[in-house]
Amino acid sequence: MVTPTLPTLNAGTPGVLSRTAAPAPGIVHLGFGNFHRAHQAVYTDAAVAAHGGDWGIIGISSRSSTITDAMHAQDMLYTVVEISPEGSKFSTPRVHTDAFVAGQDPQRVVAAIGDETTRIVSLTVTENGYTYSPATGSLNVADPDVQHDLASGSAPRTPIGQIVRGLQQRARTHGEPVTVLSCDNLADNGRHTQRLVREFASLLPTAEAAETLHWIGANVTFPSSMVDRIVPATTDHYRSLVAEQLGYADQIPVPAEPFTMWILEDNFIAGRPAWEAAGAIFTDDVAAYEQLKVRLLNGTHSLIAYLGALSGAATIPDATGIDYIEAAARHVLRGEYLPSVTVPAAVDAGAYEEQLFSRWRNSALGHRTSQVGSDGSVKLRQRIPIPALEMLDRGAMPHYLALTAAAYLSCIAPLRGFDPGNNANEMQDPARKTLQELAAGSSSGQDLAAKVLGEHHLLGDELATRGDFIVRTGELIDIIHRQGPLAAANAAAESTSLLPAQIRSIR
Ligand code: CS2
Repeated sequence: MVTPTLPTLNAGTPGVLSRTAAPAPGIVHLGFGNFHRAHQAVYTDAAVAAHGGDWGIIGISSRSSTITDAMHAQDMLYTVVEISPEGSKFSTPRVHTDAFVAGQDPQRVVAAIGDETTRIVSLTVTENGYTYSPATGSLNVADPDVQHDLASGSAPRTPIGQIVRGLQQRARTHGEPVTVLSCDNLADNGRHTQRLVREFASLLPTAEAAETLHWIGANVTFPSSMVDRIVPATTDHYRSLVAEQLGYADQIPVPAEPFTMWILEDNFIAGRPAWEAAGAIFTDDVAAYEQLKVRLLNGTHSLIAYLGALSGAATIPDATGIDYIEAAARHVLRGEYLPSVTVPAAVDAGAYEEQLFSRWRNSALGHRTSQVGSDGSVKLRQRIPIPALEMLDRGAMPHYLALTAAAYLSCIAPLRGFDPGNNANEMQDPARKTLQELAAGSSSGQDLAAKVLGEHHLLGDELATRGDFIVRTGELIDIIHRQGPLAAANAAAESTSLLPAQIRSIR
């Protein structure tokens, strides 16, 4: 535990700060969590250090005040702990000018987005924060919070509602343009966000809708961006490490892997920080990078997390270290995700794969299977359907994508009598209750898959019509429940008709 007598990190802490003050605010960030603090904030800190600019960040958490309270107590400072088996490196970005909780002060969110000094509204609200329907990909108008935000303009609860209400305020007051920048793992995240914002605006009363859509069309850009850095949840281990190595108490250090990447479309209507100073890449080819990342990294990550949890592995490095899981991960990555993407010219697919496996093996990070496995109902919708449909259309069964869905359902909505273990039980998921109800009324894996994928459209409308995929997913659920995840992975390998020698060589 952290020794109570240590001084708390603050603006006067000697030796850790490169600049004496944060820049004036220019960015409002929704989703003030660990990922933002180890990614965009680090790039912004370096950009401002190199080229200046009023690009301070106001961080807005959705509900919890853990980070915002600690940020205020620590003069808006925190430590990024870059962690690898070779050792740790520390840095203290100084870019945040204020922080508050949207749920406690919803009007303030609208005011911050509406403020003339705000030129970028960025988001890391997770896939789940976009209030879209996994079945259709459109705004989930059945969501009570979306309905609330459509009915009342003053205190929106959802990020999409907050953005539209803030944009309306801009239109009504100064009219200055602004960029909305999604930094979440959604394919084509700029277009996706733009579409949801426009859908929300179009559901407002007729005249208001027309005015808002017109203003947004002329004054708001929605660049896409691909973000990449593994950032586990913080623990006392990192608090103690900071205390021991740096001699101060930081309640909210952020652990992160050394690898970091940010690829963006350069479409910022009201300017932007010189993020390239910290290695961000501006290109017109963001969609290709996003696809590559969302499928090869995030998609494979999901399979590792679910098979890992079912095999008793608490962390991603532990799961990747299990031979059959590594083999399954390599199969899904190479055989089922890779054919669905156009690899950007600057990327070597083989080297990319090796780099992923070495990142996943970073045992110093302790990234938990329960963290990666959380929110599968919204994450898998981004990862599985397109590659699966492409293979099915070619007449091939994507056994490992079906295995991903089967392992997910076995973790989140096990059939009666099957215990998926603690790591699976710790996974959070907005659909957990609904899926568990479906599982309680199912007599077999086949039955469960038919209900969840076929009737409930969990992986979208199109996959809901693919009976062969649904049957295969159900068979694999039954194998997991009766014989365990290894037997299911073997069944996927056998059906992929690989000889044992090929399976070995793929490891
Ligand atoms: C992970 C990601 O939780 C997940 O779904 O796949 O958070 C992953 O660690 C990051 O996208 C890496 O950039």
